[in-house]
Amino acid sequence: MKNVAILGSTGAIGRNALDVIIRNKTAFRAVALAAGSNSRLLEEQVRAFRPEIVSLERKEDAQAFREKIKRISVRVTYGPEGAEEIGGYGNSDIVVSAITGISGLRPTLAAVRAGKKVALANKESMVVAGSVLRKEARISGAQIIPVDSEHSGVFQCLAKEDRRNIKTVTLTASGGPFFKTPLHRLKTKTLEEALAHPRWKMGKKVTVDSATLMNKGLELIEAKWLFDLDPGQLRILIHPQSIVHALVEMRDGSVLAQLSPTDMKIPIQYALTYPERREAMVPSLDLGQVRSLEFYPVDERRYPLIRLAYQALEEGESVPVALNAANEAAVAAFLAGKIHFSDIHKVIRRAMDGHRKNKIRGLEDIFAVDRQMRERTIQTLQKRL
Ligand code: MN3
Repeated sequence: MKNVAILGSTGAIGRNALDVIIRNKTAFRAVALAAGSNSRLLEEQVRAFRPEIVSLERKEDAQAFREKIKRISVRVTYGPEGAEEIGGYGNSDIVVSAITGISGLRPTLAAVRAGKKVALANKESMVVAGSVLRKEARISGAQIIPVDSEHSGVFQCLAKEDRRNIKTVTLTASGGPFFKTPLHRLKTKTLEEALAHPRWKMGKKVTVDSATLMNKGLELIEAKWLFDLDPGQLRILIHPQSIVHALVEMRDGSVLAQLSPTDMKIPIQYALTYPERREAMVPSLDLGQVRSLEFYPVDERRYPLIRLAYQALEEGESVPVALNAANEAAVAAFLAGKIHFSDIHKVIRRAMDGHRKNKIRGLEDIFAVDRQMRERTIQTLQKRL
């Protein structure tokens, strides 16, 4: 029996992880859950899974929550420290890291420092702090297993391969809801349309990132750190069916691919059971039914942010941190109805134009760049209004 802590238990990945745990009751137990503000769902989860400790984002929510579940023995904490405590919780073996954005960094780092097996879905923490996380994992012996479907695909392709034989790694992207939208019509795309992802059911932030392709840009940087690749080895292909998740080209010309039905339960379950495999919870992939798998190169006019992502991948240091912060702030503004869809890339580009690359020596530097770029991005978008 393995004890599992979930950072972000009420989000899309967290809920899928709990489904995997229910289906594999004899193998896994949920012992610690960190949620945001959805106390109603957390209450259901506490009643169903009886964890030892839970946390909520706000103190008021945590106080009200204690009242609601007072007949159940569970410790209730709150705030960033609460999430960090769940990340490093002593009684867990595996930590599913699925808080969105840079807020996931400290709890993920706590899990890595505690030497846990970390099932990583929070790509932003790898993007901004890949070198810190890798160094800490080496010291503590923590194992980082990707949950992101493309990275799970690469990880599976590489399982028995000598890393020195890798020539290129390609991550696929669905292209999002606007893959076929005429370019001149992108401007008028609404929030609702941006959130209607054709293939994956995900949280709002990552869904908007899929529409702009920034999600894939962040994933390139994530892949660089997870698999120790050179920026020049990384590629993106648009693949609207989202069945092939990753392609690894070896130096002898063979290309390995990982295919699976489009369901996050597959990579989540694999990360939990790795190195073992268990029965799938989803119907088999039927390629006879799918019939065709299409691949397209990335059109930078449609996805202008991808250029910035490649630059951040090449430059490293503070540049990915700045790009991630500008993106988080711009997407939040779009989700709040403050800017149009086609403003997202303009605001980010303007904010990035003012960023001078500097060295990242540790967490403090990361958070300083993050704060500064968020402010700059908000100023940039206010000027536009
Ligand atoms: Mn992905």
